[in-house]
Amino acid sequence: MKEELLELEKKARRELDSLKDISSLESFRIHYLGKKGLLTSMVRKMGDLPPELRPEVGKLANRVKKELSQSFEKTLERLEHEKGGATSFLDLTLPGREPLRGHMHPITQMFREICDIFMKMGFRVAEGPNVELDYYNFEALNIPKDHPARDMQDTFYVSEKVVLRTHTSPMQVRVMERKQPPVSVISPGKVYRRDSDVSHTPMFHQVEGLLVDRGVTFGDLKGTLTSFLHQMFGKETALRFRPSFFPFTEPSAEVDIQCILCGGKGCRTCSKTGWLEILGSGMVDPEVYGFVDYDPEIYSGFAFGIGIERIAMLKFGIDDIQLFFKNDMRFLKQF
Ligand code: 2NL
Repeated sequence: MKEELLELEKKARRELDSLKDISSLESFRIHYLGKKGLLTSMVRKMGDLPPELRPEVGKLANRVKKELSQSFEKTLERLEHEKGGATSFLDLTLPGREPLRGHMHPITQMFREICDIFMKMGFRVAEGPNVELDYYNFEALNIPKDHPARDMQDTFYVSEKVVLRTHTSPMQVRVMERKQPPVSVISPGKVYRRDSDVSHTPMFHQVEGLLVDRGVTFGDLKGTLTSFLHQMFGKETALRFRPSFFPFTEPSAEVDIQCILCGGKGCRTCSKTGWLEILGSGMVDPEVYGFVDYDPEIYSGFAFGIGIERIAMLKFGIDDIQLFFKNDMRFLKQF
């Protein structure tokens, strides 16, 4: 019986090696390893053997069965591979998998939305270096050497004369330096300040705008920003222009919109005031014109700055600014 078993093993192996397709592999399995196959019937016949021979033959039968099963699996793999992958097991009736589709980061969406509105009004987009000369970031914007904004505490200094820009205004100074009025530009981009908590990150985003021409008035500032905010938040949204101060504008105004969450009734987001501060603006201070060779007797203009994260947080109802920069898919997928 031992010889019989070894003979069977040899024959089965030869057959496996010469198999060319998966359907004949199945016939092989039934013939040798199946419930009514040769091996099984041989094991049954072991009952006829004298008891003292049974353990040895049983051990051999088990080994043959185990090894033939392993060879069978290997041959299946080989045939699948030759066929070019697991195509025979591909279930064509399964529903397809939806491909993952990416989309713009919420900050990028806000940039596009804001820039589109101003571009329709005739503004051009001007982007510039993130690493700026102190001259463009502070000096030419009428921010004197002893101004608190220049403090090492607030500004990333690369060297004595080079900083990471703290706003995108330096680009607008560069534009004025190159071109006499009329100019109307917006500068979107990253800005940097040494700050980090739930409402501050050391890098954030801003859009600034500048328009200079003959006879530009505060009325033009109001009209332009009103049109922008109505396009952005809906034309029913109430606005409020409040006196303010910036070193580079005079007079200056901060603009509030009626709280978009409570409709002006007062809630946690607007600190019960009914209003949300949305941007800073003003008429360009004549001091600035001195640095770019514009004649303040002939030209006047207005400028404004908008913090993007703040608007995106209000618009999407986000309470932690850090979420924009963690790149957590669970957060990003929602926009
Ligand atoms: C804010 C305030 C502001 C400007 C930015 C500006 C630029 C030039 C000249 C004069 Cl080149 N002004 N920009 C003016 C007023 C306000 O930003 O709260 N930003 C988030």
